Amino acid sequence: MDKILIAIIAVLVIGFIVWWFFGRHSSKEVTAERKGNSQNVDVVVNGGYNPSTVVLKKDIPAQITFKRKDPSSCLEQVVFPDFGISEFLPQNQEHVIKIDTTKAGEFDYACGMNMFHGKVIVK
Ligand SMILES: [Cu+2]
Repeated sequence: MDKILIAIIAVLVIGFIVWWFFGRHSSKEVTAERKGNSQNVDVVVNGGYNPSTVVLKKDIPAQITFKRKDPSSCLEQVVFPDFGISEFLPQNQEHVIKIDTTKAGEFDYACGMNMFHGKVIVK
């Protein structure tokens, strides 16, 4: 009887881990919404970047609209080393950063202290 109970608990725990892992994984990547000849993605900054990966279409002018809710000074700065961008994100305001989409590739960005990471994929 005990063994059956342990087996059931084990299955539930594994199920939870799988759900947690894949649930988070699937919500991580978002493709930009296209409007005319431009594209935009909203990224909420709250204990990290959500979504943490944004996909942009190559050669279409793009912007990321950051909405920083997190009060910590850790996330107040966002740095895109590949684009030479380092900007301050005002709390509870939208802040638009234009992204160069003339080159395809994967470009990482991070907070000012390089603790939280996000990624831009241009393809
Ligand atoms: Cu930081």
